[in-house]
Amino acid sequence: MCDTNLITLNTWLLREEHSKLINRVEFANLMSGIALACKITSNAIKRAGFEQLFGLAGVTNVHSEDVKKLDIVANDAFKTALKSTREVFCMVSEEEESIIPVPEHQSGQFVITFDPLDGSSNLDANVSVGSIFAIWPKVSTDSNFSDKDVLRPGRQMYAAGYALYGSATMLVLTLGNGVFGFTLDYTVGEFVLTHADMKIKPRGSIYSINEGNSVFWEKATAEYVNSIKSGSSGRAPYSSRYIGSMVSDVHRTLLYGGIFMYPGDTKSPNGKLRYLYEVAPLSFIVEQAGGKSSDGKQPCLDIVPKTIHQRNPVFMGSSHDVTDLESFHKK
Ligand code: P6P
Repeated sequence: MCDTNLITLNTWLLREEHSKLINRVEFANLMSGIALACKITSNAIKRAGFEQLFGLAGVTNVHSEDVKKLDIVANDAFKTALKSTREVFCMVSEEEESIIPVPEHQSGQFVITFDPLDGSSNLDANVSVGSIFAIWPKVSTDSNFSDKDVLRPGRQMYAAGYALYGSATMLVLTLGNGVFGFTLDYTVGEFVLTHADMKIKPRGSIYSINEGNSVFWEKATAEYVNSIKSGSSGRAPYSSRYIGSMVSDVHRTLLYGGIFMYPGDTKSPNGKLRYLYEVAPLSFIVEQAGGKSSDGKQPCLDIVPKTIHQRNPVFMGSSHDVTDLESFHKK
């Protein structure tokens, strides 16, 4: 009898050695809600062509971005599935202007910040997209949430993860004790452990940045990118890979090494990516995989956001590559 070693997400979460969390059962219940929302979103993306779910919903969001029909499907799936677990105190969604309350009879102990469908501008072209989430302990001691429950440094996260809707649907997760990848077996609807203890190599040979913004780059960013393109760093010129979907670009960086960058520039001084549900959760994952994530001068996880949709410059990936980048920004 071969050793199938078939470990589902739920089985893995309930195992003691993978979590320093005290309340494993409540956390596993919370994750069942997140996994359900990811399965619903994955299915909606795969059926979009048959069910006229591609295209725009005809509204714009808090960031003045055109909302896709699938953005709404994913956002509703996350909000409904999370509330149904009765483990959530309040939520922040990329799609909603303010903190999302949870009715008292459904209230729990966790705060969730999430981007329900990141990279959705790529959907109609069938390019891979993702969902990103961060899980925090609540701070408020009464039933009313406040800014202190959400405006806090990423170091206070309990856990973080993303779903990648690509050639396969994966859920990549850290509970502060390493990074683990689960692949959706859609024949039975289970996320199954396929990537145990993911690690990013200390040095890569791929850089990932939107070079269309190069006219706006700060001198330090331009000089760093030139150093890895020209070989003046002493290493062979790096390859360029940019999908324009953060989860896809960061997942590739995690597996192949290198550096993903969305810098601040003269057009957007704080860059484009939002701290609470893009930069912080993916920084936690990259750090837990042995990499680094910086705003050019300090670890992203040490930053305290002032608003729930605050944008932040980010350089993340192989530790030696991010350290090299920082040396240009600290000159
Ligand atoms: P640009 C998608 O819209 C997103 O928020 C991230 O997923 C992605 O990394 C970034 O924007 C791409 O932005 O300006 O390069 O198109």
